[in-house]
Amino acid sequence: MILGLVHRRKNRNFAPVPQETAAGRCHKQEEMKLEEAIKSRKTFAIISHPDAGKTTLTEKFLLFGGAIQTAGAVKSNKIKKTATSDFMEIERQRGISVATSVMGFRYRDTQVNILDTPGHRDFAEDTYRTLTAVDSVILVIDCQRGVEAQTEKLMEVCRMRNTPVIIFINKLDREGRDPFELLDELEDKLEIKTRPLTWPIGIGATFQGVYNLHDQNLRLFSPDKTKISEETMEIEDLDDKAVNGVIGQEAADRLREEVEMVEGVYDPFEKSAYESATLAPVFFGSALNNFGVRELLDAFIEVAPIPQPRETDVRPVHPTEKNFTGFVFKIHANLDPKHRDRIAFLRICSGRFERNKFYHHVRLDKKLRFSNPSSFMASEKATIDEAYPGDVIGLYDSGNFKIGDTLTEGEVLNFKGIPSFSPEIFRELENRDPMKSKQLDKGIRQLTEEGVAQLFIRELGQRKIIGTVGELQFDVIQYRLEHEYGAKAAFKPLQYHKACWITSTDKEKLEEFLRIKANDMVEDKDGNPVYLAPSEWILNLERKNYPELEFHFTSEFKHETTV
Ligand SMILES: Nc1nc2c(ncn2[C@@H]2O[C@H](COP(=O)(O)OP(=O)(O)OP(=O)(O)O)[C@@H](O)[C@H]2O)c(=O)[nH]1
Ligand SMILES: [Mg+2]
Repeated sequence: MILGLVHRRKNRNFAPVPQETAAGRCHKQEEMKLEEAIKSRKTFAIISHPDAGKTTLTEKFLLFGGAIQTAGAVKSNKIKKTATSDFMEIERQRGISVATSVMGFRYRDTQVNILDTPGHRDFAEDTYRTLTAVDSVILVIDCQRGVEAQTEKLMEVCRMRNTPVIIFINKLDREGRDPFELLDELEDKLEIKTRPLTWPIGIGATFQGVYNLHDQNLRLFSPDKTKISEETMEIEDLDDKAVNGVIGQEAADRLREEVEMVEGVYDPFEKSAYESATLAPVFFGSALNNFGVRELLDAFIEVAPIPQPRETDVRPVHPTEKNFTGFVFKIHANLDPKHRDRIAFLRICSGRFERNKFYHHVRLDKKLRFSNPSSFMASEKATIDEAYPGDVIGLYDSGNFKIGDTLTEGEVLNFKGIPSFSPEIFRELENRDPMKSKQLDKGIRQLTEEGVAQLFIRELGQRKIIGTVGELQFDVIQYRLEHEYGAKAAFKPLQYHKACWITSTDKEKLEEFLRIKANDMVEDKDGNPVYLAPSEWILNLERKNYPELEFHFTSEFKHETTV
């Protein structure tokens, strides 16, 4: 106590008036630069049931962002695509997205990072993981089909994380359901309040455009799949007679009536309710015809959250923290068919990422640096020197990364909430071209390391068994093995119910189990023993028979989060 006093007095006498040092100034500048970068970034995922129009909408966003000049209509080869979100050959052929693609563009001083997810439930693992890497979502609904089972599941995950949601009701150029009915269904099934911010004028054959409830203007519909529609009509008041002249008396009367109802039924839009994920603003349009997309994008830029703090096993990490942190949420081999690389997709959570700087790989306790980190502006990969929170960057990986890995500047922490999955469908891999067994071996290892399928090896005969969550994954693997590795494979169905990673403190019991169950035992790629349970009934029986053993249903049982 006394020492402290003396010390302070001494300081008062001799210490110079505190001045800002050069280092301090530099530090302040860095801090401000970081804050600026964070404020100007928005990272979001487009999600929905299959075929609702996510990839189409993504392309139109890129068009607005000037990232591409003409958007090729999805599944049409008439226009040569200059940028596309469905980059894998198999996606183009089948017209479905099988994996998330990441793209960025600038719009009105904002760096927008879009993650276009696959809608099919067989690829939902990828979508669920992507949801950990974004700060908000745009949910696309097909006006004919309304809310589907997969939409409900995706919303459940968003609700769990309190992710803010904007809804886009798409395909208004086709006959669809009544907008009020759709909104009721959204509220009911998705358990979220809605607030329309635009309103459709007619639907299908009678579709004439959208009325912007916020700016009070009309945007008139002229089908155009490739260019941006600029035709808007500013009006002071919906009662303005000029509206009748433009859209016709009947449509105008109906619009007036409906808008009055909307304003009467729905509370005014509140940004805070959207931010806390209790209210979803709703937009109507047609992604294919590039209609209602600008209203959506403008509102998104205005209200969507900037990069948010994220939870770790130690403490929450705030984006403005000086030290860099980030985590890997996706791995993809052969992203570019010309360069056979494996890319780890990293979401930056805090600080500034720099090229060639050493970072700490927490799981491996290893220092790594990256000389060619890339950004994904449109579908072009470009090497970057630095990146900021909210950005998703691609790191060339020679096998160091697994999904969920955290990078820091030295601190030991792990980002939480990246789900792992329990495989449900099992097939044995068969080689159909003995000359290509090396390629098949390499291919299956690399593809399963991406985390969408798991590889198990049966000791007897070294046979390979693949486990996935969805049937279609096998088609994708087969296709990619052939086109990316030149190997021909087939899959033989196996009747298994679940894969169980077995651990125990009782070594004897564990060994007994492994011996007795030898026929159903396999190893995962790290050599851990895995029991393939033939049925639910047998699994329950074994769990009762062996209370000393623990049965885990995902390979990540040490930090398990299942969806
Ligand atoms: N009529 C009409 N068709 C549309 C519209 N938007 C998209 N489509 C069509 O709907 C189909 C599916 O579009 P995508 O954008 O591939 O849908 P997606 O949601 O990305 O599909 P997945 O990623 O496979 O789940 C394509 O044939 C599009 O051309 C629209 O506004 N009107
Ligand atoms: Mg798609």
